Amino acid sequence: MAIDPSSMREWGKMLLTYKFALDEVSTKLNILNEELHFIQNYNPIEHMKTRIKSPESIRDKLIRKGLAVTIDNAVNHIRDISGIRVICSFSTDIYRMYEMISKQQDVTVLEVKDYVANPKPNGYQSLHLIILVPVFLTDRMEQVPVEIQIRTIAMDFWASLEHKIYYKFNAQVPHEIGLQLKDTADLIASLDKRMFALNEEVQKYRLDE
Ligand code: 0O2
Repeated sequence: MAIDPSSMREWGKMLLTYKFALDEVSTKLNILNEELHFIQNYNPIEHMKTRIKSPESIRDKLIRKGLAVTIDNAVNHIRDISGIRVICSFSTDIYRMYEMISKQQDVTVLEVKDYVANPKPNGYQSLHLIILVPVFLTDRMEQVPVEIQIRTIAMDFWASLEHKIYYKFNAQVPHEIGLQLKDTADLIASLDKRMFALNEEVQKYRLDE
């Protein structure tokens, strides 16, 4: 089922609101990162990546959910139209960013999925949040959902490769490859722990200087 071309302007208008929400959340995260840099000379965020789901991808998700392809269904049933991936240095930074963003007065946390504390069976690690942020438009205010995925550089490295493998095998990853992926995810988790410990060690040297 295709999106009716005559409704493309309406879809564009709807997606613009999601872009504004994404702009707001990016600004919030940049402010936190810059302030922490000023106060502690430390940037918890390595980089961020934002994306708005395309109408085609929204359509596919609605169809997967067994829903009609309408703007109303997209707004009411899809909460990751706006997505931001926040890549941190260490796993402790993940929870630090989560705490700071969730404490903000205009932010409502709708859902938290902690795949860092509880990795998915394939090894995937990341902290997923769905938050609502208010977007003030010319004639109204809308509370818009944004999905935030927060993870370390190492977790992101694993997830990007796993994503490619998943699509290469059309979602049917051979058992042996799956086992190896899980094994590398465990290595990534232990690497994150060692890098954190190393960084703590380096901080001590700094204090002694
Ligand atoms: P895209 O293009 O990245 O957006 P829901 O969105 O709630 O209906 P689900 O699966 O319950 O679906 O949500 P969840 O667990 O929060 O995961 C959503 C997103 O997390 C996915 O988005 C991926 O980006 C990422 N993700 C989840 N599991 C894995 C995984 O095993 N490997 C990798 N590499 N990424 C994962 P989309 O919609 O799949 O795609």
